[in-house]
Amino acid sequence: MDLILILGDQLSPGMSSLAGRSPQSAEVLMAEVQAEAHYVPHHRKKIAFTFAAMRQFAQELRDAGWTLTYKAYDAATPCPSLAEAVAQCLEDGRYDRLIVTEPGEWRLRTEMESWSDRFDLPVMLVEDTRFLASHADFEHWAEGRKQLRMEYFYREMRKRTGLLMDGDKPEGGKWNYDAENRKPAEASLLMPKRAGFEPDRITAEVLDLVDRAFPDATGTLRPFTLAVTREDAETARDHFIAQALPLFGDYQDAMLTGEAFLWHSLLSTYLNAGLLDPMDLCRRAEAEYRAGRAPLNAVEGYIRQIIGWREYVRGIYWREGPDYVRRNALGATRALPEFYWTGLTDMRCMREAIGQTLEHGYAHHIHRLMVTGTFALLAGVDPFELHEWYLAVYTDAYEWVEAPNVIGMSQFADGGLLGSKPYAASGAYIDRMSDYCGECRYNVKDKTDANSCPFNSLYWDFLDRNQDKLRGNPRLGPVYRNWDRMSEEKQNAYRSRAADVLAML
Ligand code: FAD
Ligand code: DLZ
Ligand code: SF4
Repeated sequence: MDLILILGDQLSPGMSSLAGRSPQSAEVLMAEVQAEAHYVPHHRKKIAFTFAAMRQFAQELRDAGWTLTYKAYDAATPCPSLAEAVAQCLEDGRYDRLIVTEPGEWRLRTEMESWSDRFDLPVMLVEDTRFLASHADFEHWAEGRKQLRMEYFYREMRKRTGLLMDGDKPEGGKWNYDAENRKPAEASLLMPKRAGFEPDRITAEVLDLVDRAFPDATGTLRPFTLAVTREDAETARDHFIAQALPLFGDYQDAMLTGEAFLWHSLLSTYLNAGLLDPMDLCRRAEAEYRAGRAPLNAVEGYIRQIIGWREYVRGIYWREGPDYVRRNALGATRALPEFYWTGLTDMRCMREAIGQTLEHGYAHHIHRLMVTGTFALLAGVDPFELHEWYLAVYTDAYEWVEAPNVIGMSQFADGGLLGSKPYAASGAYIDRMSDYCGECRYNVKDKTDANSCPFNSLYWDFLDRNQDKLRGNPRLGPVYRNWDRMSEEKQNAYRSRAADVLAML
């Protein structure tokens, strides 16, 4: 008899560990364990989502005839780890083999590679087939290339999937319509309504458990309106496609006070846990374009995020190896400011981005990249500490997707593998894309005085501090020429204001 271990982000009936096996020849183990709940200080909503969705999936498997051992979290004596859960299950000697779909983090993968010796039984670690590009596909694409740019990977994926193709040409004549996707939003716009789900009995029990067993966890637990079943996740999907997809492109980069979601899909949590299928989502989005219900800039932009960015960052994560999360090309060592955990700061953009993160376990891409990410980059925060923060606070966070976005895209800590230049920006970017600055205690137009926007002085101080590593970057040439043209007095004023800002942290 085989034992199939299913992890908390492997909640798809088509998992490769289940494929080709039957309830006659295999049984399933799922376990809520201390190590997974605690390896970073997870958001309460992330723990609750994971446990509730696991319990629902366990029921789905039972209904399909599987025999299942389910270890629910015992607040007094929780099962310590997945390895311990497996060990307990193997005790009676009924199983001849353990089968697991590869996990989404090196941390667990490396551990599982030693399980065969540890348990003295064959362990099959099978590839996760929920992704469109296999490890071999990505290696094949990457081999021999000097630079691994997402745009070229994405074009290959478009050709391979046939999504938005017109014969062998891209639909509409261009591969990428991003230039049309940078509109700021206004409060007068009618926002799409979001689908929310009342907790059922199973979820309500999990919420009580999280209250009792995780008193020190991060963020707010209630109201809890996430989907935890496949059916509800599909309702959320249909809701996004009908209500928000048509304007997804236009306002993809916009930020607006009190509006955490705008026209974003809010589906990453369900995709990453296995409640939704990426290719199905893309086909549905394409169908909206073909039916004339959503414009090309929106649908192309959406599909690019999924078959482009999502697949590409995963490829990078596995290709670069377990030490990727420890890279620190700019040698940044500052401790993560405490306000990342509380949202208590006078910087309105940071308060908004962190506040909604703590409330929802969600922030959209530009908040993650250009607000919390850019601030940490400019302030020289240790990328590993920041990585642990992102991994903890978002309900969609697993290392395979979080680490390349944080270490690579946002912090340039991999030295430019993912991006050709750091996402450094002054307050002007946030002012252009949001309505935050008008009400901020700091003045975005002021550069160096005591009320000046901290992003402004930190921006130049960052470039100054990192000259030896960044001056040679061709994309930063014009920026350094501007710095060089400044008087020494002005440069010193920037340095001095930046020192004051950093001292306040
Ligand atoms: P939408 O804006 O609706 O985008 C559509 C989908 O595209 C998303 O659901 C997601 O599946 C995919 N996607 C978009 N951008 C990316 C990207 N850069 N990388 C991978 N997939 C992408 N995404 C995660 O899923 N988990 C993370 O832990 C995570 N951490 C991030 C950390 C930083 C610093 C940055 C800059 C980005 C991070 N992202 C992460 C990517 C992106 O911000 C989220 O996928 C997105 O905000 C999720 O919200 P949504 O579903 O509303 O996305
Ligand atoms: C995120 C998470 C949490 C909070 N708890 C569990 C758990 O108790 N049991 C489990 O199997 N998985 C959990 N997960 C998801 C895992 O951390 C995830 O499978 C790994 O990080 C690999 O991606
Ligand atoms: Fe953020 Fe600066 Fe604007 Fe304040 S002024 S909201 S700190 S960008």
